[in-house]
Amino acid sequence: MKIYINGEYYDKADAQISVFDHGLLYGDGVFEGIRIYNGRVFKLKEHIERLYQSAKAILLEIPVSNGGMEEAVIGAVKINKKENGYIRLMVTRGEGLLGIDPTTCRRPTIIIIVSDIQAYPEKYYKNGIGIITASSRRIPSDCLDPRIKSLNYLNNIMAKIEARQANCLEAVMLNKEGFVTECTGDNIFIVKNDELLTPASYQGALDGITMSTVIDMANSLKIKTLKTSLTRYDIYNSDECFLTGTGAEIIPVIKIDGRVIGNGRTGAITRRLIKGFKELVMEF
Ligand code: PXG
Repeated sequence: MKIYINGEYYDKADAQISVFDHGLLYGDGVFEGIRIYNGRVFKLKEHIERLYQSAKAILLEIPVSNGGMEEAVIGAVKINKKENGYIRLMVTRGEGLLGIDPTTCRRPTIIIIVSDIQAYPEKYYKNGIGIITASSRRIPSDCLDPRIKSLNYLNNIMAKIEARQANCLEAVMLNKEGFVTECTGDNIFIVKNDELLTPASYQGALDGITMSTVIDMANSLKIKTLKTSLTRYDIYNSDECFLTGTGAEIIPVIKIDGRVIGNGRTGAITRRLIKGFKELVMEF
């Protein structure tokens, strides 16, 4: 494994950054998780664009152009000879003094790790999963815009711990008004009366790239879609439910907080979207 740090490649054992890097000290930085399918990087432009938008929002100037970053990612995939896998692209504020002041950081740290994907077992895609609602809430969007994919995931981690303690893979996070936002690392969709609904980003959802891909796919299948406000009641009484994310792709949800969704099996629209997504990643 060759890891890219600021334009150089290092073996895993030698890939090190300073303990004074503000990415480590304060979670000050942004990141992307990206998939490689058949040697090609899926939705690379979209991921790079989101990375730069996250960086802009936190006043982090990335010292490489968008095109240069795309080339760096493709270069890292090539050097690692990865046909199918996962890319973790990170830009931290860089090394600075102790103290949160980012003006002490002279140069951002750019890191690209190309690795294998930790996929969920196939049975979950067929049979669906059960999830819970976490008591840990999403950071309010007027405090930190949920579209910023920052290196600080602490309250999502707290919600993930709740999911694991309940023997679940994922947990729904509500915003402070009690509306559904998303899961700890996945967006959430429901199907109600043949319409596809997902929480809007103003409610606290990350603008997921898999989410956008699914919405595009649904539109071309003439399935109506809507970004809106959803409560737990809407999920409990939905016909179908599924999660989307770079890692999970599309994963059906058949139970939440002890309530069975629909008939307790992966729904017909979910199955069509899973099939469509599989075809898409084979041929993009
Ligand atoms: N919500 C949150 C909070 C996320 O972190 C998504 C939704 C789905 O977005 P995309 O663009 O991937 O469809 C994410 C994505 C990881 C990892 O290593 C996390 C994500 C993606 C890939 C890997 O934990 N989060």
